[in-house]
Amino acid sequence: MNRISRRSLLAGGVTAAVAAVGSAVTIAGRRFGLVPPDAGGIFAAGNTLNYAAHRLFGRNALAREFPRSMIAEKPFANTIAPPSEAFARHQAEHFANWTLDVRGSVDTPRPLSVHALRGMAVRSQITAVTCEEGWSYVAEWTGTPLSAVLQACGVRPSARYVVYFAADGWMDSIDIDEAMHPQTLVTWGMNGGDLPVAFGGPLRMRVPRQLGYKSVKFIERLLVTDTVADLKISTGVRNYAWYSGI
Ligand SMILES: Nc1nc2c(c(=O)[nH]1)N[C@H]1C(S)=C(S)[C@@H](COP(=O)(O)O)O[C@H]1N2
Ligand SMILES: [Mo]
Repeated sequence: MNRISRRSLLAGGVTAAVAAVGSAVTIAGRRFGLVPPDAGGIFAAGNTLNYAAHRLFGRNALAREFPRSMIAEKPFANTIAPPSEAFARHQAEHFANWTLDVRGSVDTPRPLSVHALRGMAVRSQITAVTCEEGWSYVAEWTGTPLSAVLQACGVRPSARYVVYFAADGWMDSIDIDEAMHPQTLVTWGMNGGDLPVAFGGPLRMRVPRQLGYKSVKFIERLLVTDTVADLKISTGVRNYAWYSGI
């Protein structure tokens, strides 16, 4: 046997071993609810290990919170407003008729007005928005913990994901751990005032434990589901990982 074929045999063996470990990881992970819904193809094992590690060891870990002195003077907004007439009308009405429609695996599906949300539990935190493109800024975010919204709607024990939909066509989803985490906020305030439209007003999902693209602006609908297998996940379409824990 010459050297080249031995090397390629070896390479083949390594590839097979990696694939075997990879599929063992995904099979075990699936069994224990540790596989992200976009796991598949060559990234399956890597995505699963990252997600599983965070879920096993960092389920309750807090995103970093910053001192007030770190709040950016000129935060950068990269999406200004959804270019629709309907949105412009809502804006002219100061979002008095904007609602967040909660549906799916809840006992009481209902639309919640911004006013109603503001009357629920309140949390403020100074955290960073970090874009996958490399920039970030710190701001103070104020809102209603998503956990409080879900509890108010009677979230069912079978619920495993929350999908959120925005007025500009964006959508994304998080697992129930992220949804119930105290820092995940349905945000309506920023730096002491109302949440400006450029930063996602009237309502933005802030998920400070993950990259900026999970913090979807202009949200108008929440779907609580027991599975996301049959849903098209926007991050998959954009080619970003579904789970982007930082
Ligand atoms: N509805 C909506 N939400 C969105 C986006 C968007 O285009 N539309 N862009 C995302 C991306 S990629 C990032 S990094 C952050 C940017 O937040 P910022 O504008 O507050 O800096 O918003 C996220 N939320
Ligand atoms: Mo981004």
